[in-house]
Amino acid sequence: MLNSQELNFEQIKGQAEEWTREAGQYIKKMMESSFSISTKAHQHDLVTDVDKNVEKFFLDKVAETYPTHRLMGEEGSFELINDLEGIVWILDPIDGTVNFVHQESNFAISIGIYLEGEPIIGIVFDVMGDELFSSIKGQGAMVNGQRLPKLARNSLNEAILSFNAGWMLKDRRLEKLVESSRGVRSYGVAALEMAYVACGRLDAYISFNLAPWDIAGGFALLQEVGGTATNYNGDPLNFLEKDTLIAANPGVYDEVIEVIHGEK
Ligand code: 2AM
Ligand code: CA
Repeated sequence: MLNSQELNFEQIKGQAEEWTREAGQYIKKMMESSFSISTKAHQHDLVTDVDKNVEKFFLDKVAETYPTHRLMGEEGSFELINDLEGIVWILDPIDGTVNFVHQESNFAISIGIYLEGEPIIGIVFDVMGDELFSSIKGQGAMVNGQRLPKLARNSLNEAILSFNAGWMLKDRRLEKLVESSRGVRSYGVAALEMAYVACGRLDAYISFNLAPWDIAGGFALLQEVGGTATNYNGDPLNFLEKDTLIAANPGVYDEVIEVIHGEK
């Protein structure tokens, strides 16, 4: 049973933001020293001691402060989570690890706090850019304390899209999107790209392989500004398995689906 402290979402959001900034300071400090880097399944998939330590930091903090909450993190703790009952913190300790290692910028800490599988709180923190995106259900989304306006419907011919170049090799229909849009950018950090859709810097972000922790924080932000996010087929997102993603401005989303799947 969740007690009132464990359901006080404003307090939880404040706490999560504080821990996120603290973790950001830790990451910056670690960047000045040396840390060990290893590859996971293949060469695109890196993990460092820093990712693992940040996850451990959140695991300890959440267990100590909110004992009934559970945490599903990329670096191992996800293995214990098979359902989204109650409150689950879905954490990517460093989203954009390849950027973290190679560029020392363009990476984020991402947290989605979900109640019975629905997003309640979203946090996406661009550590080097010092931009903290956050949201709480029904109260809108903010960036560094400034409210983000609801998204007005944009059209594809004025849209900036974002996806990794490699996805075009998998689905040539993306070429049509490139031709029909104003431009394409690629940041390599899903959580931040979703946050950029939420604040209008991007109009659509597409990926063919994302995990729940890559998208949980960004989806919470998008819900609060009227953005749309589904998998590539247009089905609702699930936060227990890897899937494809289209996260977009609502007007652009409809046009993207039309280009990919034909008129519905
Ligand atoms: P990561 O850096 O946390 O691994 C890069 O295009 C984006 O896709 C990043 O958000 C990255 O998250 C994510 N990503 C890269 N490889 C992935 C994989 N094998 N499964 C899920 N997400 C992945
Ligand atoms: Ca990660």
